[in-house]
Amino acid sequence: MSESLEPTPEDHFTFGLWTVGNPGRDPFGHETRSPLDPVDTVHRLASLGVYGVSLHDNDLVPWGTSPSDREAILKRFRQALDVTGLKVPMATVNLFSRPLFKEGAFTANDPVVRRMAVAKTFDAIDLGAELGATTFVLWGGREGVESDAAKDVRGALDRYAEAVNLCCAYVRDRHYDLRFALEPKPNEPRGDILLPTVGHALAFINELEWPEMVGLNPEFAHETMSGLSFSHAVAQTLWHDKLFHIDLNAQRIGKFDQDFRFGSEGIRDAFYTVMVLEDAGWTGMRHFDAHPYRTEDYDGIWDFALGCMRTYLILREKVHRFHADADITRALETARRQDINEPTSEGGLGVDALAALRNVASTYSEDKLAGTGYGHERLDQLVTELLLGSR
Ligand code: GCO
Ligand code: MN
Ligand code: MN
Repeated sequence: MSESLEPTPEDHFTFGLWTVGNPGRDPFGHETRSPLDPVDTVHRLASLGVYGVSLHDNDLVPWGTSPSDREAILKRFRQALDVTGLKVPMATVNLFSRPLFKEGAFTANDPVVRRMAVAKTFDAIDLGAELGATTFVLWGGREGVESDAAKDVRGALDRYAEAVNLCCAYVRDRHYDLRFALEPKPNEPRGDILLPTVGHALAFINELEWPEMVGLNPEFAHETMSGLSFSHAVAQTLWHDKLFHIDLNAQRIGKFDQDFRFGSEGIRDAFYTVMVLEDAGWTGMRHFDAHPYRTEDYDGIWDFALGCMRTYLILREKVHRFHADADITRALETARRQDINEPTSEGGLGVDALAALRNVASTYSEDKLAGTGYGHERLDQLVTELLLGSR
């Protein structure tokens, strides 16, 4: 059962302009690659079987562009989209590069900065809507602090919620078909960033004016930086019906924000992430927010992009093999994986059911339960052998 490893638009793979276009700058060194022309990027991605491209406002329309130049840029870009059939499913706003946002954007202490951040986001929403985006990602890279004394975190969360509410109000007023996806990250570039994990962001959404308009864009690297399980984060986001988008890449725990090619680190976590998405029948975009190593030239960029997609497809095939493998199926029975679907209380939540539960629990034998093995060693080794290609 060998599945095709050739990406096609049906696979819903997308890349940000800023990902393949990353020039290889790092905190210690200058760019190693020249900027890519967004139009060339669209053509190149389309030829690789990619479904769509995402962008920050300033990836396409540089800061300070005049309205007439903006139109010219958009016209050229739209032509490339039309010719190739590539879509723009997601747009976002850059609220982190300009020095003006150094103390924060939506949560800057200075209300003037906050108003500029919200207005810039309105413009980016217009741009996204013009290009047909239905998801708008909000990544608050500068929403945080190094010196805790300087930031009233509860006040900052009030302003964060206010800004997201303003963005929702704007979308409603314009009748755009657009939902927001918050992207949690624990640190980098700030010492500590607000809404650091998926859990924080999910709880935050409940406090918003229109929670149904806001979901998440979890990222592999970001949860991993916190030492958390990314596949669990994705599963819980799905459970809340809040998986609006996803950023796939690779990251080792305890390292700087690496943004490596999907699957290049943490292959087991990548496998379980693909499993969660595929088993859920999730139809969203498989978006790669990663960048090529600094060592790469132009050709290396496309090796990187193809690598992200091929690894996803290989892991998807492994997921199918996992479900078809008779030994694994038996091991899953021993682990009693399916039994999680049986309700704990047979009779629901009524008082009779509570009494019945207590009654039946008193008949069980602790010794028998304590002596039962679940076969996780065997199961886990089978997964290892599947991933290593020995089965
Ligand atoms: C990062 C983030 C960004 C965001 C992007 C979309 O670590 O820099 O992942 O790449 O995803 O800005 O808003
Ligand atoms: Mn990131
Ligand atoms: Mn990201």
